[in-house]
Amino acid sequence: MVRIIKFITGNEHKVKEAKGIFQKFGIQLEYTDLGYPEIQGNLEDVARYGAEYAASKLKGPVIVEDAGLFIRALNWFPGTYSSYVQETLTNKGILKLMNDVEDRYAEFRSVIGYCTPKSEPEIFLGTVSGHIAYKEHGNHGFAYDPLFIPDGFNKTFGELTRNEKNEFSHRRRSLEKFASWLNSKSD
Ligand code: ITT
Repeated sequence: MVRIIKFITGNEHKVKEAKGIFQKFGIQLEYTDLGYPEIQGNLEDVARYGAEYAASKLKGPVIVEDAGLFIRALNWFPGTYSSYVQETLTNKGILKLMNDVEDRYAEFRSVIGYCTPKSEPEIFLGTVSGHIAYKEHGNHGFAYDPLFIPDGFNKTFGELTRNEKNEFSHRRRSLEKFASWLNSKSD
């Protein structure tokens, strides 16, 4: 049986990645740019609220995702401000903040929120660790990808193909947790 899940997002890069990941789990993805109120709070709060809101608006099961880049030396900034910072400060601004900073540890986090009109929201966290490059590299991926060198690599996400990133990204990990949970629930 092929399941169809509706992904509520305005980011087409996420949709392309999620489609590739879901193929492996027999889930077909549709996407809708419904938009949902992003409440103040951490990624989990945003995903939980967004999923509940969208499930009740669309009267069906949905997923939403809230993601971000967390840099240890900057007190985990931009974190929940990642969207705003990407649009305003941009990657160049992040690199300026990281000028001469030795501790370059960072992680991407992705939280998937799933909800149906009849159930409470469920959340699934995926993270990937790495460090911030000294300059941008690569033009694959999107947003912060050219800055982020995942552990075990000497290339940024911006230099990896979508398939390569999808093997172990934060999004792969959160979506895989969700897919396994969903499949086990109805077996
Ligand atoms: P939604 O409509 O799904 O909310 P968004 O682009 O606003 O789309 P997020 O709030 O989840 O998504 O993401 C916060 C910021 O982090 C935003 O600028 C994204 O482009 C960026 N981002 C998220 N995932 C990323 C990834 O895998 N690689 C690079 N940047 C990423």
